[in-house]
Amino acid sequence: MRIDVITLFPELFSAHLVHGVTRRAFEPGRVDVHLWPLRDFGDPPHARVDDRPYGGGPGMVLLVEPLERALAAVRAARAETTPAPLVSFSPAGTLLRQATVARFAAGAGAILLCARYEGIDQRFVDAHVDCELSIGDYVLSGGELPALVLLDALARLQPGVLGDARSHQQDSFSAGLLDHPHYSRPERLADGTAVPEELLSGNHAAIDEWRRRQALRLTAERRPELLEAARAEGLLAPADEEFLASRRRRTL
Ligand code: 4HQ
Repeated sequence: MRIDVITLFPELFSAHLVHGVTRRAFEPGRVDVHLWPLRDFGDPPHARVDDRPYGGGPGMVLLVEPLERALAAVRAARAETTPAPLVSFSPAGTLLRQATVARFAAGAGAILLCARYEGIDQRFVDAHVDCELSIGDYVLSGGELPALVLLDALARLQPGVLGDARSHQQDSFSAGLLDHPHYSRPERLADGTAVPEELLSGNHAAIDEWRRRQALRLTAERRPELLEAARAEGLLAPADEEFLASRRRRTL
């Protein structure tokens, strides 16, 4: 898959692409990331990419023409049969979810446009942007961190990137539930706090059941709307419903 990134700050991406387990996703033949410095497409004589907003007010707006030159260069370099979606980032976008990440991971790539300042001239958005994504209800100073969030989430879904293929089948959300808690050595801390005994039993069926119940409990407590969505998608087994019903009876 090929991902093109149009940004005023290509340096923000380099460190991420060479560190951590996701590094392997960005090796040749996997997720091929191409960085396009927007400044290279600015208006002469000073490579201007932004100007003041019509109507007044604070901040600057990214200009249509440099963006169109950058996009044309990317589209020419991709030489695509089916054009990759142009994605931009905004608090007004659709909230990024694991299901969206999985859809991108299954596709042929995307062009990520990272805005700065107050944002992008709306005429460019209307004419060219296929999808606006938000990573949450807070205000950032640029689209680079959201683009990195999407790249990271995409990278770890690439085959062979996580050592164990099971690790992302057990992720939060892949089962529609939050992840169960995890424990490692020592079995007992100096203050006496122990690992839940179910995990020490060596009985894999009992361990799976404990983990499933912890995931159900945590999701019910913290994110009831996720539990409702999992139920609507048929992801809850009769045994899950029995466990949840028994918890409800206990808390009454
Ligand atoms: N932005 N999720 C980029 C965000 C944002 C978000 C504000 C987008 C600033 C320039 N993007 N502009 N939250 O806060 O995606």
